[in-house]
Amino acid sequence: MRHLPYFCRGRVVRGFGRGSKQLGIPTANFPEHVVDNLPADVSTGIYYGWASVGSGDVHKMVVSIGWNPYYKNTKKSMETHIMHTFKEDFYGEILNVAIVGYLRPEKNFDSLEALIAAIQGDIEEAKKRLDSPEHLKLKEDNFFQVAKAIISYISTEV
Ligand code: ADP
Ligand code: RBF
Ligand code: MG
Repeated sequence: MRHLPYFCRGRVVRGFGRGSKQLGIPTANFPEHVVDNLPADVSTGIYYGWASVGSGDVHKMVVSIGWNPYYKNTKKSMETHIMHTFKEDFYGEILNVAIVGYLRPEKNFDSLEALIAAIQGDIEEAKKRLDSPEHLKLKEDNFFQVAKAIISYISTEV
């Protein structure tokens, strides 16, 4: 994958509202222009990497890029599930993402249970792979430190 690591950020928008959160796997959706900016040859599929919200800490994440065959979307989406429990929703905040590795192509499933089981498998696999020294290095990348510095600066009241 010659585009990896791939870094991007954007404001979190409302997604399809399918209740991913109720299933225990909330996914923060990026606006259309961020999705359209992906290099044309970044294949659709499931990836893993690091993410931070605003000036917050960097956490492990999994991200799905594509058309969600299970739901037959007509619009390409990019949704990130962060392996962290947040106190509140963060719609409208800046999501910073570093995609570092590829897991699998998008698939269709016979049932919602099968889709959820696959996503849970992705999460476990991503957690393992992100513990490698090569990937841990990217957690400290300047990309996240810049976000932390700038966003905490502009949100400081004077
Ligand atoms: P939507 O269809 O609007 O994307 P979801 O059910 O997928 O709704 O929930 C996504 C929202 O949940 C995110 O935009 C974010 O504000 C919130 N959220 C809370 N915890 C997480 C998390 N660990 N990972 C991603 N989003 C989270
Ligand atoms: N949707 C699909 O239709 N097929 C998939 O293979 C698929 N894999 C996913 C893997 C991960 C790690 C995540 C976060 C989402 C995936 N999705 C997939 C998207 C899923 O359909 C969407 O988040 C739903 O809204 C979950 O209820
Ligand atoms: Mg979502």
